[in-house]
Amino acid sequence: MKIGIICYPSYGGSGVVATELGYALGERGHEVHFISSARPFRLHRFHEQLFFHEVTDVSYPLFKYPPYTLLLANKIVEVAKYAGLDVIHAHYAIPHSISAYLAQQMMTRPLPLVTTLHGTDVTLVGAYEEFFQLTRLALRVSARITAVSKALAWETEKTFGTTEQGIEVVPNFIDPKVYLPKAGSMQKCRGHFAPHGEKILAHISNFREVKRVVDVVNIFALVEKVVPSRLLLVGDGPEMVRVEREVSRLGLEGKVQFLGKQESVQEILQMVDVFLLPSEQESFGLVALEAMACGVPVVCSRVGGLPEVVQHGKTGYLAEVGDVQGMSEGVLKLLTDDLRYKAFSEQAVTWAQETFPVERAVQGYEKVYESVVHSS
Ligand code: GMT
Repeated sequence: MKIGIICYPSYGGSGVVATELGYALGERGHEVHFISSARPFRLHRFHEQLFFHEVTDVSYPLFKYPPYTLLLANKIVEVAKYAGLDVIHAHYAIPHSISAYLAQQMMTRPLPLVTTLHGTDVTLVGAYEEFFQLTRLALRVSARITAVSKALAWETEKTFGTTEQGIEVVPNFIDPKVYLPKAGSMQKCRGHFAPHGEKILAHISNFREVKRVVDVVNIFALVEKVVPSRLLLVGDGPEMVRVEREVSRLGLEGKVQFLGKQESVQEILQMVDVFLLPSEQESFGLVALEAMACGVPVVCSRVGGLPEVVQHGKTGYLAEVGDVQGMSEGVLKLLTDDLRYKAFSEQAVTWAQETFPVERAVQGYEKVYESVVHSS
């Protein structure tokens, strides 16, 4: 099949999922055309079945903002005609599914649309009523809708009502050849960050408010009072200033390292002891899955799709949003009991590999594409 994938290119889970799905589809012989405002950040390996089409910007004095949704729609038509796309797969409803819908109107043949909901595209409307009708339209015009967790499918139906086509859950996935434990190989690096054998905690995100990175610092502050530890903060975003201020306020400057945006997160995860994700909202929490696949237990909030990803008392611990004390206790249970830690770490790898393999997800999406192509 010839599949057009529309996604955000920047640091974030939906772009990662779209890109990894593209590589997996390419491996299975499909031709995949990425359409985005810039090259997706994980699209760095050459693959003969993968193509990238950049949505070009226009600058015209009359436009206060470049009309990206329209430019994207135009690019979809251009690529669909030139490459002969069979299906368009929009990751994130706003504005991608709307652009795809516009593209359909410009086409002289059917171009079925599959929309994958990633989370904030649905929960966004809680904050911005302006997007309600548009998101509802995106759902209505999609031949098939998928969501990355049961919680997100449920949340979508609660917000927008049930849709005629229903919402299929295709959970996010990892490639176990990339995300795997590598005991020993990262020792030199580990020694750099934890020179006296301290434990290493980590958090990776786009530092938006929803990630509650200040909680990460506060959890770490409680943990390091009991167990000598270091904290690695990976990523960047709007909350960075508040986070830096909290680190200084608590006098933790020497114990917290800011690594900025990083691509090869598996190499970082491979030297970490516990991963923290205390988010306010998380439809899935891809990075938690990546951590577990690398043998790192996760301590996170009991919210959205996280309880489907992290097994409380088996592969990590969950606590209520904002329960810094509870999350620090979870971390300490792991760091003060070697036998428990080993069991959690092994269970995390098995759970991640057996429950979320890339093959299962790619087969799920293939079935969805086939069904829309055959009925269009
Ligand atoms: O919220 C983010 O961190 C970015 C966002 C995105 O679009 O990349 O992440 C969402 O999609 C990811 C991939 O499906 C999920 O793993 C994240 O849980 C989800 N974020 C939220 O729901 C807050």
